[in-house]
Amino acid sequence: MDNLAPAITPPKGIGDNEPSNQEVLDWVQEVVRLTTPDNIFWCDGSDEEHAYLLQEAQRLGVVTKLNEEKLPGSYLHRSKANDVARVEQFTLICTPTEDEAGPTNNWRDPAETYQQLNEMLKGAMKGRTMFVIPYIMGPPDSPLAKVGFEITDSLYVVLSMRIMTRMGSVAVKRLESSENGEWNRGVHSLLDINPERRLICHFPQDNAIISVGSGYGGNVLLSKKCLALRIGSYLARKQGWLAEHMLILGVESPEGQKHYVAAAFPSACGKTNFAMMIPPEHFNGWKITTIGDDIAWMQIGDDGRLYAVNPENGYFGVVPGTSYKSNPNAMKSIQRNTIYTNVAQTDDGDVWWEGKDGEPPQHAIDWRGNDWTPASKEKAAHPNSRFAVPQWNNPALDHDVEKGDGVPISAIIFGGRRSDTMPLVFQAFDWEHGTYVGAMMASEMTAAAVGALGQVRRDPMAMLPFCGYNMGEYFKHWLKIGPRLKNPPLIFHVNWFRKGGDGSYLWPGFGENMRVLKWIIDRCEGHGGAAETEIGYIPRPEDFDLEGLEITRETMRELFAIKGDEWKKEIAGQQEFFDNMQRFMPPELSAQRDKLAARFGS
Ligand code: OXD
Ligand code: MN
Repeated sequence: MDNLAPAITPPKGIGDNEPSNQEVLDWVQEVVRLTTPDNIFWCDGSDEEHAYLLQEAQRLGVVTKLNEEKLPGSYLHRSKANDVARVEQFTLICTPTEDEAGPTNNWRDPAETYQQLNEMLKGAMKGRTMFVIPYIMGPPDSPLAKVGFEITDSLYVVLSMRIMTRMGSVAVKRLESSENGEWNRGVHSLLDINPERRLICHFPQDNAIISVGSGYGGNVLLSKKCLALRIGSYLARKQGWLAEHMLILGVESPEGQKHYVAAAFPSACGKTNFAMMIPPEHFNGWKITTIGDDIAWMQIGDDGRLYAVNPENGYFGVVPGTSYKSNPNAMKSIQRNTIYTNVAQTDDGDVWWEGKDGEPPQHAIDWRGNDWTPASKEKAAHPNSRFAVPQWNNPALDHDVEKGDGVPISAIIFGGRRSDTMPLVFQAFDWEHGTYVGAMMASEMTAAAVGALGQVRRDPMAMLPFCGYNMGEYFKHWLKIGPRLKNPPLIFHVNWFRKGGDGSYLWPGFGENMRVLKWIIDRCEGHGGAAETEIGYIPRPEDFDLEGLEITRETMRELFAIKGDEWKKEIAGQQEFFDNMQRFMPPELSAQRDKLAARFGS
């Protein structure tokens, strides 16, 4: 199975829906002159178009149809083995000065980079079809909604963008009626899918993205990480809102009291699971609903609260570990109209991955296309294999997911994957301290990006790979938003991943995380108790509902332990981050660091 499909020749009425916007037409012609495709396919998002593209994608081996009875409307795609995750080292922020990109980004000069990309793109689409995909991020009637156009030579990208965004004529209409005429220019070419010729480039000042040499979702679905986060965060600072790597969920009590919560965890740390969580039996009558599982765009409402929308239209989730135990709502969602990437295929056209319910098949074709049996040393599915599924499949989808003004956020949660140091949950003292807690977030690395698995790295607000400008300026933007909120969300930090002396996880996680969420909601409602500690407020045993859960007092003590030696190490790690950020760190955060160190007696 390969991504590099030759040109297709659609019948009349398909792929010829050219928009009338002259700026768009001029830009497309410019890219045509450079890349010299055999033809242009203008996507309108219609069902006829979709059916035709699916048929062509199968014919050309870009996707394989899965068992129609078991997984109706679902397909498997296999990427090249060298192209399975985001490539942060080749992700560039191209701003006029290096300071604008800041010390945490890979900066490149825009003129030089355009020139290099132009060289790479010269004739790159010869023999291929160029697809032009108009799309909207955000509910179409939201003041935050953004229009983008992605040019691509990948059928897989077109099929995936139809799931992940509101794609087609709806975007062209939105642009026609927009007051500011703002739209994002995205160019993607697979080239020859060569890691040596792989670059994901952002030009925030031009509202432009150029991605070459990869077919992996996070690098090529330009709506997602590139527009909604990197360019999005740049626009958000300019325009006074927030673009964040956060899930958004609703939590409703049996009495009908509803709160919304936004949570930032790094890639592959359970955002999708948390956003779709089913509370344990003891929380009978409590309901969790999903607004989004990866990205939140948030603006200040007239009432001085923070309001969030999910800019996406689908979920691009990590597959391994997904089961009816870990995430029943995700499992129900991915039974139809799903594109699976890099999972294993069973002999009856079903899919398999490590951690799926039931016994492994006796034989399957693994993610690389090789024979696989339970005795194989290789994994059946790649650790970063993914599903792309429309959010509309989610049985727990929130009723207000399309609300243009967004939903009011009562709490913001930061969290990382930490074996030690970080307690199960704590609450920051206030917005400024909460900004510090988010800024100092750290996590053990996962397979979502190419890099050293398991190594702890600072990942401020889970935005390290996604902030499209200087991280110091980003912190300042956060510090400015707080005082503008009459009713700011409370800020918390969680860690589901603390381990005991024997190396096993102390907290059961998944649905049981409802217990943590309940304390957070109690705090938001002003009736949850807490003890004040050096790092913030933590629940006392009497404040935390453990009924129905078998867990020892000793384990709970360990989960909430604040150990001086671990925190001294943590503060030293935070200092390293400050050193790396040089002069860009806002003084308010330096003061927060000094206060934290002083509370630990140094
Ligand atoms: C993602 C990621 O795909 O963060 O959401 O890598
Ligand atoms: Mn993500």
